Formats: sequence, C-alpha cells, structure tokens
Amino acid sequence: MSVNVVGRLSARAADADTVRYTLTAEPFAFAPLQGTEFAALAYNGSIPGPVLRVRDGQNLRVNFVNRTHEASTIHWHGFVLPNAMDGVPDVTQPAVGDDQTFTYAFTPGPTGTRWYHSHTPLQALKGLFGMIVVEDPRDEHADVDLSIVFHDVPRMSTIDEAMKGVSRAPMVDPPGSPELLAMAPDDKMGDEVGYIAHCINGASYPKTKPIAVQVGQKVRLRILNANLTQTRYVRLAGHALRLTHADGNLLPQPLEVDILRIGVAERYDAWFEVTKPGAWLLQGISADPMVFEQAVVIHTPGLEGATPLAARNSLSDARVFSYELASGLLSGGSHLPAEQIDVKKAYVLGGGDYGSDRWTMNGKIYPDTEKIVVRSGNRIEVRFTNKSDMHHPMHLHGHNFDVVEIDGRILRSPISKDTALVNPNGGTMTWRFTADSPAGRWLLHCHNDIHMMDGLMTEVVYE
Ligand SMILES: [Cu+2]
Repeated sequence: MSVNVVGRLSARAADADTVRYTLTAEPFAFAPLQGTEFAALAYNGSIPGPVLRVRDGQNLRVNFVNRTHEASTIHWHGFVLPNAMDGVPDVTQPAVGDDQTFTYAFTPGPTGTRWYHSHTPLQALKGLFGMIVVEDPRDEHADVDLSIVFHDVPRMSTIDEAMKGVSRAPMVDPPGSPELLAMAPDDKMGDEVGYIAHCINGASYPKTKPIAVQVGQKVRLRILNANLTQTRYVRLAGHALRLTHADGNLLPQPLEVDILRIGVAERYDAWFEVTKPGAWLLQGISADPMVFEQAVVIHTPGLEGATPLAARNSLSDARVFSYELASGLLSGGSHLPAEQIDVKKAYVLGGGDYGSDRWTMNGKIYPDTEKIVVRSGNRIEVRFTNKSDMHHPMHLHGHNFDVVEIDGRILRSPISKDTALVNPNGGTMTWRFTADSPAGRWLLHCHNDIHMMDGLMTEVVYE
C-alpha cells in the first residue's frame, strides 16, 4: 500500500535553498491485488515513486541511482529546464548504466502539479514514475492537498502485440466516450494494451488507503493519469469537481465538471468542499468492470467503514471535462488571432493500421521524422491533423504551449499545457509557443507509449 497520498516537506527542508532527494530505481515485486504479482520496476521500493515537493524558487538535487540492470534516465515532465537535465537517453544525456548514478540539478518551474518518469522504453509502463509538486504561494489555500496517481499494471504480452498492431485487448473507455465513438463498428484495432490491475496510489480497491477529511474542509486533488496508453474518466461520487489547473498551469477560469477526462500524462487540479458527513468513492469510470477497483474512499471521521457512495458507470447526464469547455469557443470564423509567427509546422499523424508497427508523422517514423528547427525567441505554430482512429496525447518537452485551435474551432482563451489530446478521424489541433527555453534538442512525441515506440516522435531543435 502506498504511503504517498500526501507528500509534505519537513519544515527544515522547506526552509532550505536546495531540496535533496535520492531516487533509486530497482526491480520490485508489485502485488496491488491478491494473486497479482507483477515483475515491476520502482523508485525507492514504491509504485508510484515518492511525491517530491519543492516551493517555487527552490533548487532541486536528485541523486539518481540506477539498479534496474538496464540503462535508465529520469525525465522531468512539464518542466522548463536545462536540456542536459531533461533525461532522454542518447538525446539529452548518455543513458545512466546499471549501478551508475547521475545527479539531476535544476530549479523546478513552472509551478504546479508535474511528474517524473523513466524515458527508457517500457520502464515507465513497469512502474518508474512519480509526482512532483512545485508549490505556488499565490494559490488559494487548501485545507487538504492530496496527490492522486491513477496507474495500471499491464499484461506485458499485450505490449509486444500492440506494438505489432495485432493485440486483441479491448478498448475499455466508457460508453459514450469520444474514444469509443471514434471507432468504426467493424474496426479490428490491434493497438490496445491489456491491464491486469487498476490502481490509485499503489493499490486497488478495496485495498486503497482511505482518505480522511472533515466537514468544512476545502480539498485539493492533484490528479495524474500515469497510464501510458489509456485516457481515464474520473468521478467523485456525490460531488462536482472544480478544476483550476491543467498540467500544473492555471486554467483561464475555474471550471466545474462532474467527470474529469484526463489523457495519458495529463494532470488536473480538482477541488471540492466537504459539506456534510459521508463516505464517497473517487473512481475511474470505464467499460471494464475491473476499473471499479481503481477507486479510493474519501470519508469524514467515523465513516471509514461505511458503504461508500459510488458513481454510475456512465457519462450520460454528466458534465464531462473538455478543453473547449475550459476555454470557450470564439464565435464567428475559424481564423486564428493575427500574430507574427516565425516558424510554422504541420504534421499529419498517421499509421496504426491493423497489423502495422508504424505510427507516423508526415509518413515517417522517428528518427527520420521532420524536425522543427527554431531560433531562441521565435514564435512557433504547430498544427496536427490526426488521420488515425485513435486520440494522440501529444507532448512537448521543455516547454508549455498554448492550445489555440481544435477541429477548426478557435479557443477563446488558449489553454497552457505540456500534453494535449488530438482528436482522431481528421481531428486537428494547433499549438503556439515561444522558443524561450534553454537551447537543445526537445522531444515532441505521442505519450501513448505504444505509439511513441512505434515512431510517433520528432524534435524541436534550437539552432
Ligand atoms: Cu498516439
């Protein structure tokens, strides 16, 4: 069972200019359910790894010890940082060998809910990930501040099959979800990874550690979807969730939803107030009955043993999060705001046919994909057109971008993110960002690990 529900700095560490951690990656026998033993990898003997916390402006020094018996690195997802600290093997640093160490040192920013994970193929799927929070003193006060990591245990044989496009694992998105609606009735798919356990903070329900709250408290949930192939739908029974941050960045305005839709690698800060005594399930909503194990009880004092209120396994009659809801749409026309753009790049995302081991950008797979070459200070526009039938959670390293266009519609208030889902079947998305990060090679890739390993990746390269 995880001890990472709440990660708090000791008073001494919070006063220091530099916060130090050691993360040791090594093999770990993970058993979130009776009868489920999984040959995992873990940081510090825990899946997820420890919640790291720093305050805005503090320096971070992480002594990484690699005992995985393979090469490994740590990627700091969502951070603007020196390229040499970005943790991509053979791109930003030589891979750290077995029994070797490497020190990651940088000043974490921007503030907010971010995460770290191995960037070596399969290692994050096996358990090498954790949350890192950069506290922002300007944030509204929360009485309770909780890290909630949704993660899952893969059936390893399905990973290889999914990479070859011949997996028989089903889609498990809930009825009415955009994922299921994108599929043709006779679609053979072949790209899904199967999972044998669904977890929150290291355990499956009913083994998840109940969370105690009190009437009158304002609770902040920092939610991460660490599943590397599937979108999650998250609901707190009996409550709406007030979303304030996406990928650690402030939303244009807070948005109240019944169900949070959270793509691979995304994070959302979701708030609620405890207005009466009770016990409620925070849970994943899915077509797979097993996902009901991806739940945790939130309860007021004395009610930890009560039967918790559960949510319906359906998206109907519920307000489900979308980027468009968070931003609002600009009425009248589909023209992006006029602005000087120095570098424009368009990618068609394709591949992924049944029996194919290729996911492509403009017909090519990494490392042969077209790179985006920029100069420091350039304004960049990237447009994706997704010709496949799956959503792609596209992620840019070392930058945050503004989502400005979705499916031909212009967002009224751009959303600042580091990972965003591009709709399938001809769906489009446009990003704008400024190339004001430290110079280097920054990966731009799909965060569905199957798609990434099958080639859906390129780089933003500073000249
Ligand atoms: Cu993808």
